[in-house]
Amino acid sequence: MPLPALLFEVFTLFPEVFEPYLQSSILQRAHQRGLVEINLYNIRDWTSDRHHITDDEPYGGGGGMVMKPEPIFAAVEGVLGWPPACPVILLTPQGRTFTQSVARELAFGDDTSVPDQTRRLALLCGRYEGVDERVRQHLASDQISIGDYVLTGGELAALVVIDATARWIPGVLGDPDGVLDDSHASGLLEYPHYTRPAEFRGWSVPEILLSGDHGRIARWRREQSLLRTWQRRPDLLETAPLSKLDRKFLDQLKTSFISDEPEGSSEATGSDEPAQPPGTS
Ligand code: 6GU
Repeated sequence: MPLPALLFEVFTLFPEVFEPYLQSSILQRAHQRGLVEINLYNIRDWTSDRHHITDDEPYGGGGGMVMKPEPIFAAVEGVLGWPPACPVILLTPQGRTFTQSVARELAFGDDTSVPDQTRRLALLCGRYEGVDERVRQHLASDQISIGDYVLTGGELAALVVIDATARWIPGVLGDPDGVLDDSHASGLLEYPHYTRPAEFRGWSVPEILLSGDHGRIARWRREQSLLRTWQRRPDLLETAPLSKLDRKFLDQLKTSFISDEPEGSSEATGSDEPAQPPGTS
C-alpha cells in the first residue's frame, strides 16, 4: 500500500463515535484506496492513575469539569514525539472558523500544489466544559471551530474537518472536478440541480437544461448561482471572483425585483422562496 496522501491522528475520549461515519461510503472508499488514513487514540489510555481519570474540578471553582493536561500531553507526545512531528489542531469553539479554504489549506499546506508526500495532521477533541489552558498554550499549534454554536465535544467537529479536508485529495471524490464545482469553492452558492424524470408531480425541469445548448446552460447556471448567493448569502459576493458579465447581471438584479424561479415556469420548482433583496427582511 502506498503512503496515504492524508493521515489524521485523532485524540479523543470517544473513539467509538468516529467509526460508523468513517466506515460509510466516501471516506471508507478513500481509505480502501489508500488515500486517507485515520488513526484513533483514546486519551484515557495515557492515564496513570487507577481510575483512569481524565478530568477534574476547575481551579477557582465554578461548575463543570476540565480535561486534565497530563494524559493529553502524554498521548500526543507518545504518538507524535516531542516536539510533535506535525500540526496539532485543537477543536474548540474558541478556534478560527472552519471554511472551505481552511479545509484546502489543511489538505495541501499553505499552498495549493498537489502534495507529493503524506500530510499528517493531529486533531485533539476537547470534551466537557473545557480543556486545561496549558494544552492550548503549549501543545496546540492551531485551534479550529466549525461555527458559532457550542457542541458537547470536539468529536463531531473533528469529523467535519476530516470529511471536508479529505474531499480535496485527488481521487477521494468520484468526479475529479467535484470539489471545484462545490458550493463555496467558487465563492458562490451552487446552481439548482435536476435529474430524471423531466416532470415529477407536475413540476418540470427548467426547459433550458434539456436544450443541449451547453453555452446557454453554463450561463444560466452561473446566473442561478449569482441569484441564490445574492438572495441568501450576499456577504459571499464581497469576496467571490466575479467577471464583468457577472457584475452586470448583479447590477440588473439590484435594480429590478426578479423571482427565484428558474427560467421557464413558476410551477417548475415549487419554490417557496420569494425574491428577497438582501437586508429587507
Ligand atoms: Cl470545535 N467544539 C465544540 N465543543 N463546539 C463547537 C466547535 C468545536 N465548533 C463549533 N462548536
